[in-house]
Amino acid sequence: MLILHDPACLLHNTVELLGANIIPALESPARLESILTALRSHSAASRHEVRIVNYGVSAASNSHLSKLLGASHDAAYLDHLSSAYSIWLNEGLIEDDGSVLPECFQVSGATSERATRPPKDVYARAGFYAFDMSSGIAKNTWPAILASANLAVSAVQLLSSGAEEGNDTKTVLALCRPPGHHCNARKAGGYCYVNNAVLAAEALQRRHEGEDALKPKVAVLDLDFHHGNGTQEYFYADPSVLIRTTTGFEDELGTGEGVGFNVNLPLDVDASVDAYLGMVDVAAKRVREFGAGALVVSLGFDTFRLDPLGKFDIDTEDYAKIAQRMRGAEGVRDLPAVVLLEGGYVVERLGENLVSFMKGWEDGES
Ligand code: SP5
Ligand code: ZN
Repeated sequence: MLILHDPACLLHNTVELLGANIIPALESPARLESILTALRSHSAASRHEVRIVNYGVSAASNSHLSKLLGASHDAAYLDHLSSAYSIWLNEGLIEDDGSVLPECFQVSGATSERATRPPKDVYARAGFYAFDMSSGIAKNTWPAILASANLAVSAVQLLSSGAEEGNDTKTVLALCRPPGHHCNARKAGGYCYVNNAVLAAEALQRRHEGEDALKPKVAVLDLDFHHGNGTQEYFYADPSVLIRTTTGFEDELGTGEGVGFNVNLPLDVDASVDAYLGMVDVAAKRVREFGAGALVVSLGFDTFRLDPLGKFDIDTEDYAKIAQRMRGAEGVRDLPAVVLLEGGYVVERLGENLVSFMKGWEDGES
């Protein structure tokens, strides 16, 4: 398994409103540090390579990323993400170490013309481009967003496409931070700013541009505790992308041509690993029947029993079982797979949980 890390993903550091308190965001740089430490200590025992990717080094890959970003996210929203911090700083609204956080949000009754028109007021704009108060924009948020998105797209580029010789990389794990599965084309939230799973799925489908017959169907398996609402929304009408999430409503099946290609398999609160594995079997069967040609995994560890933002009862060793069952399933085993990091907030256990998942995944592959 090839693992991608960009040091710029460590730079994003903001605050959030949780309960009634503004606190350092649980989605913190320490999460990634925990993973890197665990990977270093397991490197001898496992069949993986950690490769450092530096966004900004390759102009060619950056233009590929810009294209994908522009196709999937609103231009004015991206402009806001890149400029809001310096605007607030220059207007004296925050200190150098501060974060742009919304005070008010867009009213849902807005007419369609008003709904897409950014407010002139700088405070109102922060709320127009967010749906909650856990998506602050600090000094290095934008570089980290780009680095994270670039990892998702690079992961696709480094996967074996079956065409070139000497590359049999079947799984690339991108250590994305910030995560992506909650945001949509115009609103940040749930610690997410750019939807990395959307970018990866788009990149997979565009790998064979001009050769429609080769455009793969992509299955997105969202394993985070929380609903991948942003990813679901983006592909809701698309029959070529199957979405599977852990939460959400079972009767949300997709729309138009996409009906039948959105699969929410919610589990009960306190779900055990056995309940989870049952769900994995159903999900794997759906992927096989769908005829997926590639896989995107939105991998969250907030399903962990101690997670402050999750309510499942999954333990460290269970991640190996889950990953092995998923990867080992017929119709899933041989698919080129891009695995993207989403949530997981028990910092001290995040690294070992990820290593457990990786081992199970590798066992499922062989
Ligand atoms: C990527 C990801 O995992 N995002 C998670 C976002 C979860 N945000 C919702 C948190 C709501 C928690 N409310 C509990 C109040 C505690 N006082
Ligand atoms: Zn989550």
